[in-house]
Order: sequence, then C-alpha cells, then structure tokens
Amino acid sequence: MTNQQIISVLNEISELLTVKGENKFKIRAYEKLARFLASYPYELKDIYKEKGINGLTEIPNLGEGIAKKIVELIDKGKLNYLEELKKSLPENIDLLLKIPGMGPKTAFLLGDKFKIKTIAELEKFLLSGKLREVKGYGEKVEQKLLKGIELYKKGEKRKLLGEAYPIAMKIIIELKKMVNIDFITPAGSLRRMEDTIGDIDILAICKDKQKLMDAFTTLELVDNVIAKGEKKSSVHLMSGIQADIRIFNKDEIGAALQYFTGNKEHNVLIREIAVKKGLTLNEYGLFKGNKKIAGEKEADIYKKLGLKCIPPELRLGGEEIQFAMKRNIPELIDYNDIKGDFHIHSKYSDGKDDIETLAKEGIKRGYSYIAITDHSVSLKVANGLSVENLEKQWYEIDRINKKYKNKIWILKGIESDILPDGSLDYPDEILQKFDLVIGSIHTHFKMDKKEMTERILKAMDNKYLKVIGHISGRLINFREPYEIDYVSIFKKAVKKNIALEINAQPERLDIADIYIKEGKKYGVKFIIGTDSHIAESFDYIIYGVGKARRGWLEEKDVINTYTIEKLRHWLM
Ligand code: DGT
Ligand code: CA
Ligand code: CA
Ligand code: ZN
Repeated sequence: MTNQQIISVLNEISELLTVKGENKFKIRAYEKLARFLASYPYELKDIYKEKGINGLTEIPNLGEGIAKKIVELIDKGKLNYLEELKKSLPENIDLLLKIPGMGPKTAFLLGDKFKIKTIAELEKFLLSGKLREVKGYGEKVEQKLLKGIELYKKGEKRKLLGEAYPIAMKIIIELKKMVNIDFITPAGSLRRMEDTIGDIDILAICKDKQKLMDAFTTLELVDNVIAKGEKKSSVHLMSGIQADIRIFNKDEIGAALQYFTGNKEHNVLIREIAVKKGLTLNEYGLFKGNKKIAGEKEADIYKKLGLKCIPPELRLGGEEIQFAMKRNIPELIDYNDIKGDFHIHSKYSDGKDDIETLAKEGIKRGYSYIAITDHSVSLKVANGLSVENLEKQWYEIDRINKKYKNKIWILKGIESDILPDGSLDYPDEILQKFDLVIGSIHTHFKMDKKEMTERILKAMDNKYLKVIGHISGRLINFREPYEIDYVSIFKKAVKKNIALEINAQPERLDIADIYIKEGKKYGVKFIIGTDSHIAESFDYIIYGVGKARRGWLEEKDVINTYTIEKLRHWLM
C-alpha cells in the first residue's frame, strides 16, 4: 500500500461523504490529509512498520480516527469503512466520480435516478442528450463530462513522467543491489522524457541473466508477473504501471538502446536511411550483409548512417532527422547546467518547509541561488501572503542570507496571481521590493482565448513582472489548458525581457514542450521552476530540464544556468 494508493482512498472517501451530504469538517479532514500526503516524502507503511500507529498520529493532519483506517489499509489492503460507505450509495458511484469535471451531486443523480454504472453507459447517456432534459443541466455540462471521459480514458492508460521516473530509478537501484549488473538504463518514452509514460522499458547487460530475471520478477514493487523469459520479462507494478526488462550482450546494447528508445516514427525514418544505404538495422546491430558495422555504441549507429547523434529527447520522428543530416543539432542544455530553482513555496503560504530548510536543500544540491515564491494575498485557499506576513518573510530571508552568505542566495520572490483584469496582486510599491515576480493564473480559467491572452499581455505591462508562471493552466490527464495566443505572448516576452516558466511539477509540465520550441524561435528566454511545496520536490528539476531539451533549448536559453552576476544583471 503506497502513499499514492492511500491518497486515492482518502479522496474517494471524501467524495463519497460529499455525495452523502456529510459534515463538512469531516470531509475536509480527508481532503487536507490527501493534499498533504501528495508531497510527503516518506511512505506511511514504512513509518507504520517502524513506529506503529503512534508514528502515524505524529504526522500533521493525521488524527487517530484516520490513522486506524490507514493501519487497516496497510494490514489488509482494503477498508471496511469504505466498503460500507459504497454500499450505502448507488452502485459504482465511485467510478463516476473519477471522471474529471464530475461533481458529487451529478454523480448521485446519474447513479440514483438513471442507474448508470459504467463509463460506457455514461458516455452513451451523455451522447443521447438526456441529461440536458434535467432541470439545471444543459448541453455545456454534457460536453464537459464527455471531455472528462476522454481525459479519464487517457489517464487510465498513461502515468505521469514524475510518477514513472522515480519508480524506474528505484527498480534500477534495487536490481543493482541484488545482482552484478554491467550496465542498466531506462529506454522508451521515459528516456525521451515524454509528459506521460505508457510503460517502463529497461535494458541491461548482465552475465547472470537468470539471476537478474529472478530479481526483477520478485521485486517488492511487483504486483504480478506477466511474462518471465531468459532475455525478456514483463511485470505489472503495484503502482499500476507495466515494466519490461530486456537483456543484451555488450556488442548489441547500442543498437538495442537506439531501437527501444524510439519513438516508433523516429525508428521508421532511421531504418529508411539505413535501407537507402544498403544496410539493415535491427535491435542487435547495423549490418552490411552479414557483417555487423555498429552495435555496441548508440552514437555509432547514427554516425554510420551519416547523422549526428540525436539526443533521446528529440527523437520524435520529425525534423530532428533533417537537422542531424546537416549536423545542425544544437548542444542542448545539460542536466548538470542548473544553478538554481526559481519556483519554491515555503510554509509562509502552502509549502511545508521553512526558509532555512529550503536553503540547506539548495546548498546540498550545489545551487548558487533559489527563489522563494509563495502565493500572493488573494489566493486564500493557498494561504496567500498579506503584506504583514511578507515583511516577516523578508526579515527571515535576510537572516538566512546572512547566515549562508557565499553559500547560496535566497531571492525574495512571489508567485503573484494574475487577477481576471490582468493586474497583479499587490500595489507597485510592494512589487518593487521583490527580487523576482512571477505572475500566474490560478482562478477564472473559463475566459475565452482572446480574453485570456489579453489578461496575460496586460500583466506583462507591469514593469516588475519578470516571469509568466505555468502559462496554460493545464493539469495533465485532468484539466485541459485554456486557450491563448502563444505568438503574441512570445513577442511581448522578448520585447519586455520577461521569461516564460517551464513549470516542472509532474502534473503541469507547463509551458508544453512544443511551445518551448516555438518560443525559442522568437528568442524567448525560459526559467525552470519546480513549484516545490517541500524540499524533496527539488528533484522535479530534471523533468524541467527534460522539457527544455525537448524544446531544443541550449544553455543560453535557460536563466537557471546563469551565474549569480549574470542573474542579477537579468533581474535589473
Ligand atoms: P509508451 O510506452 O507508450 O510511453 O511509449 P514507448 O515509446 O516507450 O513505446 P513502447 O514501450 O511500446 O516501445 C519502446 C520503444 O520500442 C518504442 O519507442 C520504439 C520501439 N518499438 C516498439 N515497437 C516497435 C515497432 O513495432 N517498430 C519500431 N520501429 N519500433 C518499435
Ligand atoms: Ca514504454
Ligand atoms: Ca514497452
Ligand atoms: Zn502556481
């Protein structure tokens, strides 16, 4: 029972209680804990194993009542309370509630009055136009729910990069502990750093194949084994993802990496080039007749085909091939080029950690600077900062900056709401005191393309604004982006020296990589922010760099690579 699974049970309970019209405070307790756990770094089952139920009740937001339920979940894998709750409501209402955009009242209506029990039934019902005949419902709700079904179907199949990536790393670390492995690496969509991952593909070189397969199929993370062979095995993981492992010989691994990194379209184009040259390419090597001319090194495959080696993140079966032919692939920003993080929440708003903890985390990672960017005053749900609290925070930042002088620079930042009329959330005399002002949209998502674009352009007129945060508002698999006119924002960003944020939160990854690539053509600069609400989330930076690379960005395009001097200059 992972935290992720516990969170979904908590959310399910809170939704079912809402449907029942139960006490608000009771419901909120479940919601609050679920939100808190989403960025909690320790597994509850480990804490329980070590310290028992008392370990659980020490955790903030976790009272004794819920702790008992969590214990039952960990011990038995299910919860009687939840089963009973479900029985007292229309059948399968919990399934209906998983549809993005579905509220508890509507779910109850659909289950109770119309006896809808499956997603397929729901889809049919919505398409029949019967919902709009119910008082208070219209075509709009039908459309919204149909969209929700579409998102749900996608989300069922694909996991977020930020869920799959740590799992793949964990698999690799665990296997290395148990077996003597010569080489092991992820391939597939994970290596390409796609937004979402269908399944995890792992490639390895290992002399003791049998032992590696035994270890892989008996990992603690494994739920059930799909297939176990000498060179390939597949498993379903507890987290709902499938993982494959394939073992190759040393003289094949480069070709295997090329083949299994994909994507498919890229591979088709690469194979066409090979064929034109009278060569054959497969996952074991590049061959001229029976003679292998490349196979051990991935770069050699590309080289022998007359191409510059293409970074995995660019392998999409598009123009990367043409660029590689002309040897025009840019030197992409590297995962080690990052000198700081520009989007961090502290406990002054809705983060968990204090400024000093965050500073130490930055130092631990070798950063030269981090920006504390809490929420602004009007975002009450996230405990947005009043001017009074801001002053307290600045005082604290000054103290920490003094204490860790020459080790790290803590920027006084803010993630200011962009209000519906495009104004920022504080008067200019406050805004001017920040080192870094990010403007983000957190409310009023329903504006049309023109209104939304104008709202953002208006915010960019504020001379203290330096960054537009998570520009499209999308939540992958959950909320569609609102529409905006990217080009007019790109042009204004360049003119006003405003950077666009690559928000590295796994569910956001916003601005999307296709627009990063587009923006770069206009000369836009980008800033990567993890949007951390806890120090451990500094890890998300790799997803941000992955997105930057997929957007063809170089070191010079990303502000996080700047030295302190250069950063200060940019901020002026
Ligand atoms: P995913 O798992 O849906 O997120 O995406 P991938 O790209 O990881 O796809 P997957 O796991 O089905 O296969 C891994 C790679 O193996 C894929 O990117 C390219 C290669 N591959 C798989 N099947 C084929 C195929 O039929 N033809 C070619 N040329 N390559 C394939
Ligand atoms: Ca895959
Ligand atoms: Ca696969
Ligand atoms: Zn935000």
